[in-house]
Amino acid sequence: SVPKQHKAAIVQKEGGEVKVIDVDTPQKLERGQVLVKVLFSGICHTDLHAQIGDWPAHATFPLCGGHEGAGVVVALGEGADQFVKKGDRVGIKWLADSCLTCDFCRHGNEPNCQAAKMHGFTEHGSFQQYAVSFARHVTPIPDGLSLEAAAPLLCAGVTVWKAVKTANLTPGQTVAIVGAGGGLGHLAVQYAKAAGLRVISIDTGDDKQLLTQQLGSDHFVDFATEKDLVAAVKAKTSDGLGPHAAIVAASGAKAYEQALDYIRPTGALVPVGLPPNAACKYDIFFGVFFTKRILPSYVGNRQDAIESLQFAADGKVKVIYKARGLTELASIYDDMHHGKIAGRIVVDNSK
Ligand code: 8ID
Ligand code: ZN
Repeated sequence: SVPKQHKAAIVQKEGGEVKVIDVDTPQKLERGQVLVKVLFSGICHTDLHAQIGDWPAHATFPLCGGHEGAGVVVALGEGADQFVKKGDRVGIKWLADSCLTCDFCRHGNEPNCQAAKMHGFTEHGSFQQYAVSFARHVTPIPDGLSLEAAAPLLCAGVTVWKAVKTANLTPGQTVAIVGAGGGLGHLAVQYAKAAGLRVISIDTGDDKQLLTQQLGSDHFVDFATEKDLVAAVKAKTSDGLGPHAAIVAASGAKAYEQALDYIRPTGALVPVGLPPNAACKYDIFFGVFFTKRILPSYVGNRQDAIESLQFAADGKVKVIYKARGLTELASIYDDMHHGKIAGRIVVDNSK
């Protein structure tokens, strides 16, 4: 049975501290909504951007963050039974809901829907024991995949699988993954390998180098110690002309500075990481002359989510995570801010 109150990690105002408090559990759901008992949640750098308020777009406060939730459906609003039933294991992703009938939704560009709702941004998210979500957008979690290991796939996994598809490479081609040791990056390395690509991982430090090597990455370049990043990245390709694409999954602006320079002619820059106030200069002459493309990628649609989880259920992608308690969220944000987390952190909402 659904309790009257539950624990939730709440930030009262932008830039404020995150605190775990008791909140009322919604007893009545609107049409199409579901109540999910959220057992685990991954922590995405986006949650930190939202809390700090360093983006040009701002979240709604007070806010319960989190958009990598994994749990079980415990109550249904009217009409929700068309999509899910009580007891279903489902994921809560960034895209909470979209209209499904507009031009964008019809083309599978659900994140671009003008009526899009976002968990942990416009709607409360998964850093709580019971969360309201939307039946048609929750992601079924395949059997054989634990809720804990599934959680980070709901944002990091979906997003980088979509980015690999957006890069549109063929097996044997080379992709640079920038921010390869982070939450998104360490999964991007694995989806890229699963797609038959050669991978150059770019990040810093021994931990992240080791992690990316263990995940099958072919090369590592340390952005912090390498004096000539462009030359070093190009040197990792057999003809010395650079990777066919670079997927930038870093949260810092510096990651974008040289990516257009080290990708090869005809190559693609796939922006994914969202540092505030970042820009990359596209020189029209050389951009055209070398026919370089910029192909941004923003989370994914329902199908991308299902596909990204299936890779993990099939054992082709594995989330590398450390388990912590929801009450430790503030210190986890601090570690994330200082770039100390290799892979992902998953919080257990009961702790
Ligand atoms: O849909 C989207 N486009 C989307 C979805 C989810 C997340 C975008 N994001 C954004 C987040 O808001 C954030 O800005 O992607 C970024 C990365 O999120 P994350 O993977 O959750 O962050 P992390 O775990 O902190 O990893 C970031 C990694 O980047 C490295 C760090 O060392 C860390 O491993 N990094 C940095 I910061 N600067 C770098 C640089 N110059 C760099 N790696 C290479 N070169
Ligand atoms: Zn995210």
